[in-house]
Amino acid sequence: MSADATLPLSDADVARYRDDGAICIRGAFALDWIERLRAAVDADMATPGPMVRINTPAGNPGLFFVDFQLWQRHAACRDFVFESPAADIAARLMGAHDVVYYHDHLLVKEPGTAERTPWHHDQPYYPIDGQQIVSLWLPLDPVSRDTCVEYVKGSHRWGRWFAPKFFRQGGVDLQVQDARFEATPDIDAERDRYEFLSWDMAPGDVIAFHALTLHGAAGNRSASRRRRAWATRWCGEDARYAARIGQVSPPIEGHGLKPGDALACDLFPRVRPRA
Ligand SMILES: O=C(O)CCC(=O)C(=O)O
Repeated sequence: MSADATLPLSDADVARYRDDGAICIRGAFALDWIERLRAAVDADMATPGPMVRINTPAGNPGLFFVDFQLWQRHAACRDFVFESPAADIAARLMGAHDVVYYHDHLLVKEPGTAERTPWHHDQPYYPIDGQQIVSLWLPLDPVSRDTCVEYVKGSHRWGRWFAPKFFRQGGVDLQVQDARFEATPDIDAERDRYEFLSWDMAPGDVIAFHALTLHGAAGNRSASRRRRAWATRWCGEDARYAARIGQVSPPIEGHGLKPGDALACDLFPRVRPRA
């Protein structure tokens, strides 16, 4: 795919995404987008969607709030999906001509939240096979490296799939899974074996990461700074609906897809090429 000079991405960035599995793109989105998305996130927290989850046990400090599919309920999120440079960034990184919007995932850690995001990678949670799946993790508040998501450099190329973990009643449970899924290694016990990527980020910066890149994040120990992050997930033409044993996340139903189908449908709209 040829370079598009209007995008905040160089050929070197694309090569680094393919090698490392995660890159930080500085100043990717104008602050108008960030302001509109902040208002949408706060409205969503006041009136959450049907898949909302609270990952902080009652009585614990802070709040780890998770919700999905804001694009279906908030105009700012829908406009971001269809009108912002996000789809073109995703296309360029994936080397895809067509882009389908898969879903979005809101992760808010209010000041004082102790709960971590455990080490995991995303594709085993998704009923999707293929290489062209990229997430754009967009913080809406300034984020320092210690509250940013951390990525294990190059882990999307390990050829390994790790079993999903689900938060349940404040804990983390393993489920019965596809036999090809392994237990996730204890990354923190062997940190000297890996190289990590994480960044200090300003509003407008975004992290793009591959769906097989291992990642995890600390809680938010700040006493005053919120950490609102909105992650959007994008697929290219090699992505196909796939059967999975066990739970998938998010549990989006009603699409009518069968294993092997291309994803584009009302629930997973095609956003590129633009109409
Ligand atoms: O924001 C976080 O703490 C984790 C984000 C994440 O796991 C994801 O976007 O897949």
